[in-house]
Amino acid sequence: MSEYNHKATEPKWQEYWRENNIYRVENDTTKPKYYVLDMFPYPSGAGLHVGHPLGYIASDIVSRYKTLCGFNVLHPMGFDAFGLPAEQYAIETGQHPEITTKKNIETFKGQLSKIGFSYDWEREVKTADPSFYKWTQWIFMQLFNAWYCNESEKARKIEELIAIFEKSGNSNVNAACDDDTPSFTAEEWKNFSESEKAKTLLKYRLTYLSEALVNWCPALGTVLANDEIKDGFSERGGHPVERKKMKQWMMRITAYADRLLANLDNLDWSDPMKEMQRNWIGKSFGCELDFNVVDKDITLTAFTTRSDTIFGVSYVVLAPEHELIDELTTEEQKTAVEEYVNAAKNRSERDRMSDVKTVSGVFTGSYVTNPISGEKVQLWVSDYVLAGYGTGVVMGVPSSDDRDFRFATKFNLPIVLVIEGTEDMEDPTEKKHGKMINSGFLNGMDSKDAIKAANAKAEELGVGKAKVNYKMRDAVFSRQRYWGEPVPVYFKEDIPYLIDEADLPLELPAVDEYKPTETGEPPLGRATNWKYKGEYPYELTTMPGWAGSSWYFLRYMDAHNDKELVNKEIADYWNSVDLYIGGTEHATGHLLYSRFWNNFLADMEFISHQEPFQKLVNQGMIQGRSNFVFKVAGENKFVSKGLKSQYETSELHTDVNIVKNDVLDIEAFKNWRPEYKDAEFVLEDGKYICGHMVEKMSKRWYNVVNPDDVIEKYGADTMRLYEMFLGPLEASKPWNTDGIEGVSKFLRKVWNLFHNAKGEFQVSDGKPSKDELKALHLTIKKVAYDIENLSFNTSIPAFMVCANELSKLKCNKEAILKDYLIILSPFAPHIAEELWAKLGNTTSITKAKFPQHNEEYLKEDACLYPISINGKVRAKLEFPMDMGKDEIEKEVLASEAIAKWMDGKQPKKVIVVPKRIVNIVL
Ligand code: ANZ
Repeated sequence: MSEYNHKATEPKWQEYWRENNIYRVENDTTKPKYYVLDMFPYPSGAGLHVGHPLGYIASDIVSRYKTLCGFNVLHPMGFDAFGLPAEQYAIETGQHPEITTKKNIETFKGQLSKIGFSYDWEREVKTADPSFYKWTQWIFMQLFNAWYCNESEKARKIEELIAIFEKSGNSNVNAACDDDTPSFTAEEWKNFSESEKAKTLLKYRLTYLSEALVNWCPALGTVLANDEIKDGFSERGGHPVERKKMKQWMMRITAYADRLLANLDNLDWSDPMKEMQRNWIGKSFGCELDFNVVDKDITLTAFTTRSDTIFGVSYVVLAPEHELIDELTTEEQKTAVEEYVNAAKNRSERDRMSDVKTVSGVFTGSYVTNPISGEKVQLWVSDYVLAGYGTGVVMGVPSSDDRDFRFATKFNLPIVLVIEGTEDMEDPTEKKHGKMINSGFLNGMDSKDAIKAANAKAEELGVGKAKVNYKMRDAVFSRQRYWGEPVPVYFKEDIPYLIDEADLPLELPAVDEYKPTETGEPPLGRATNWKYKGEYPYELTTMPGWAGSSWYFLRYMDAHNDKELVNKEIADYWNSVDLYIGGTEHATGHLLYSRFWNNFLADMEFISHQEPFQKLVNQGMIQGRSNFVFKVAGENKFVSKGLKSQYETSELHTDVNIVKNDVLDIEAFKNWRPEYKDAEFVLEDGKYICGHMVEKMSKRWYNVVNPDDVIEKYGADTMRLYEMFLGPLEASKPWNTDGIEGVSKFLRKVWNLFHNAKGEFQVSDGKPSKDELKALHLTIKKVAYDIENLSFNTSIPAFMVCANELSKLKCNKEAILKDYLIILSPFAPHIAEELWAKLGNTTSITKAKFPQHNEEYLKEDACLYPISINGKVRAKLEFPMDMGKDEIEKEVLASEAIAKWMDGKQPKKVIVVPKRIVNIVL
């Protein structure tokens, strides 16, 4: 056999790895550990395209490398198996989402296994398996049974809180709790009814039931999280989303806001990622100020970060959802306000926040009093004020805030300058720290000091207090859907209770249809007699997609434990993920929720490490490279790119799989669509040249490349190398197969190093030469450095240069080729394994040791010195690298080549510049 045959070789080794369980990982705590994780995929019906494996290939290279370096490497894979598409399909077809999901997982696994990943499939997790979601439900129960103590800055058991209430009520409790939590004494607590106690505790529990304003998507029949909405539409399906008040399970993630912020400092994540999390958490220091309503016994509290601008307040605004709007609206303004409020309801929060240009609003007819200046100003309603942030009341300062300025201008409200030089409202932030004017006791101060002074004054007058606010809200945890984890809760007289731990998992019941019930209850409302102990109705919502993904990384550590979510010692051993690779789209959703749950589990001492992902790397997107044909208007005729200006044409996407180097395969195109069967083609130089463009890889644009096809044609090793060769891991880049042949050729060259001209396997046991050792060790050094720095694209040329060098040197020495194979094996494991076996090894190359480079071999051992006499180079002499100046001088002067230029004279000066030149002055 002469040619390398990937079709025979790759499946053979995949089979060998599987049969011999080569990638099995033991929890061997005597070895140093390394945990490499990919964000597990949602198994969509479309299968993988070449963009998906990019991160998986990178992580696979790192795990194989770390294994070769002697680490015990955890490199698992699993499936985020609950999700909307399978459920939508179930609604349309009646097929149980479990069946669809299973099928899709099979497809994914089939595709993944062809790429030759080193996953330990024995640790596979699927979030939709009852054996997995039993523990998701269990975590929910722990959260229900916990509260967050601000004093000790950690979660504690709810029993401890009850004990405190019994002893001293809640006046000394500093906890994360609902804003409307009343205070009570021990005596009052003891006299509470069971229902009152339960309701009070819900105000503290880390997961709680609450009436909340949510993003309701009528088309999907469910509530969506903020990160599932884009510009007022659902991310999946693009359906409109509206705000609605509903009873929901919530997660008190805000309790962890400070820790989620502080811990970021110690994580090895990119700055933009950290910044996105910081902005999402959005901690801001400000002040709450009380505005009394004129002639009414109502006080409105506004949250401001700029109390220094209090003298510039020319109106106050309420969010359209504010509870007191009716009471605050005068008879004359009633219709106008009602109309405005109704219209505002249908705008999503995101739209309202991002829309800074158009301002709208309506006067309530009421007035409020400025708590510091005593001035009376109008009270308005506007949707630029969000109900859920701060207090839902804003003091309008047109001279200092752009939006307020636009508002005041539009509605003819006064504008009072309070900071020097703010006349130019184009960029008011520029003037943030100017000097205060027209501001009573604040005059002359700079803005920073004025904020402090105004806060102090407000506190002194009892009209305000300093306040820290967060943008982040508690997370809605309920979904009105079928295909998710049931919430392990039942109701007795409207009070929620947890089911017994022994009754976990609470499995999804069968339903006749996957739609909401006629009365608008979630699909679980269709299950017949779905009651706890046959008596108490269960919670009917299910958990959101992010529940399972918030802790799956812990389950891989101890995937078959049926006693605990993870054994603590094992969790301590594997600890944080050392390298987590995934997309930037999870910057705020998944990555915050998992950090929250992991921190919580650490508080409860189920694990010891607070943060789940020590290092995070975001792989770039592989974009599609679309191809176009140019159709002549009104005819079934297509004209090649270069000639299209001679016709009136329209551009149509064509399938990239029937185009090579932008040349269309005309026969394949005719067969692609029945309507093109008889199409005519206008060619240039006998070819049809297509147009091209880089855009998202999507079925719509026919630019999706399936890894199966690439593997069929070139093999998995080529695909792996090629994906890495495309560019830096974190950069986005188009998939362009033009260069793939080069990579494939390189692997054939590697093959040929081990084979003679007749194609027979032939290696020698000769002693490596200096040049051979140098070529090899340069590559070892470079590749190890590159992998450690996740710079995979730069390793590929290094491998190529080395193979060329060895081939030039006609090196077929086993001593060299063996190490070359080992360092190549993380990238191209199949061919490496094949040649390794041919070398006579009986154990897998994955059990080998990554060679250490030896600096000695990299040293140049001699240096060629130009010898210049009176400025003219007269000879070149070679001396050992480590030879001293004096010795070089002696040798030069003694050499015959030089003697003839010296005319028997004694030199005036000899200057030896080490490793460069020798200058002789006569
Ligand atoms: C007066 C003022 C003057 C303000 C000024 C800003 C600049 P961050 O940093 O985001 O916390 N605000 C308060 N609650 C709001 C709500 N529910 N919806 C919309 N805007 C709200 O910003 C806090 C500032 O945003 C607050 O300070 C308030 O406007 C506004 F020159 O008060 B400020």
